Amino acid sequence: MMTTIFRTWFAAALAVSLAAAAGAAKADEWKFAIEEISGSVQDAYAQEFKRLVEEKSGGDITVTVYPYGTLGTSADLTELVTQGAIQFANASPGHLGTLVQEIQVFSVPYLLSQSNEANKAVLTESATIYEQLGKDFEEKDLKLLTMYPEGEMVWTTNKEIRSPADFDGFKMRTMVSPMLVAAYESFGASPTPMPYGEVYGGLQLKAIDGQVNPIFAIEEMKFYEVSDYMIWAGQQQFTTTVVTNADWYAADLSDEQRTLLDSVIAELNDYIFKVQQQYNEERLEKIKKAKPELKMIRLSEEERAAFKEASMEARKKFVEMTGESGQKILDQLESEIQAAEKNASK
Ligand code: 6CS
Repeated sequence: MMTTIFRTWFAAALAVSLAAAAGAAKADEWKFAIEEISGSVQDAYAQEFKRLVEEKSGGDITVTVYPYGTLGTSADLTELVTQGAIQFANASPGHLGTLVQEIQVFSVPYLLSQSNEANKAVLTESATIYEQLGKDFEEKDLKLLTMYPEGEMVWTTNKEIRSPADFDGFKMRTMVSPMLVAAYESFGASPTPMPYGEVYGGLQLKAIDGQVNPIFAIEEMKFYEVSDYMIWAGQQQFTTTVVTNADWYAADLSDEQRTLLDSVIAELNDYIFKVQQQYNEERLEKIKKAKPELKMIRLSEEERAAFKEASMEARKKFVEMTGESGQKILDQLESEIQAAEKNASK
């Protein structure tokens, strides 16, 4: 695992070399780093972003996409955006919690809806996200451009998990946000945060007993190869943000470029929603074919209820971590989700 000192050094060294490259390159090259590999949901987003920006700017702007592994861990990518060394990155709440605490609301179990249409509506339009949480991002020199869902997060494990008691002594890999640690502690597991790139090896070497991710990622990162079970507990949807450098957005872009960027971001909402749905469906079939002996378990409503009840401790921790403003964000989001669910069922 990269140490913090090494990671900080690594990000700083990258910032210097990327800034030097930017100086030599055309001024209007936009760099977009994603937290996933080529062929992923985030890659589909970034590639379509590239296509639209290059087309709409008539070739005046070029976009370079950096897949996971080329510029460091998720935390490194966010740091590179704050330093202005790259212009865009995915910054998923599961990794962003130590920088923007309140975004961890998206790691509170059983908060988002089982209706992904409702989630999509909230993630694209929510005043809580773009006004309130947006301010927390600004404080860290980040502009929150958009949020989108990447699919239901499914457990892959080396044992059958049907109740919080089954998690006793179970080392569950989580992303690094403290709220995820609190979530899996509340479920009765022993959470083990680590970067994405270390998960396959961790499962293979039995340093961890399981991990949790959307289906497309379980397929492309080959986590199913080193797992015996896939378990649907309905606890979480994977969400991500796309961020840019706040000063660059406000001061360096021309009005025309800013309008172009905003229009591309707005245009991509429907596109990425369909892509994630399609990728998750197709990749499940691929997994079934590649490993027919993998056991697939969908927890019953009763079994899910036990995890939901246990997770109330994690909700309390979220409020302890974020105080009154966190409680307000949690309450507002819950009512926005309920309203979106009503609309989605009409
Ligand atoms: O588990 C993770 O760390 C990662 N999972 C996905 C699906 N995207 C990015 C993130 O870093």
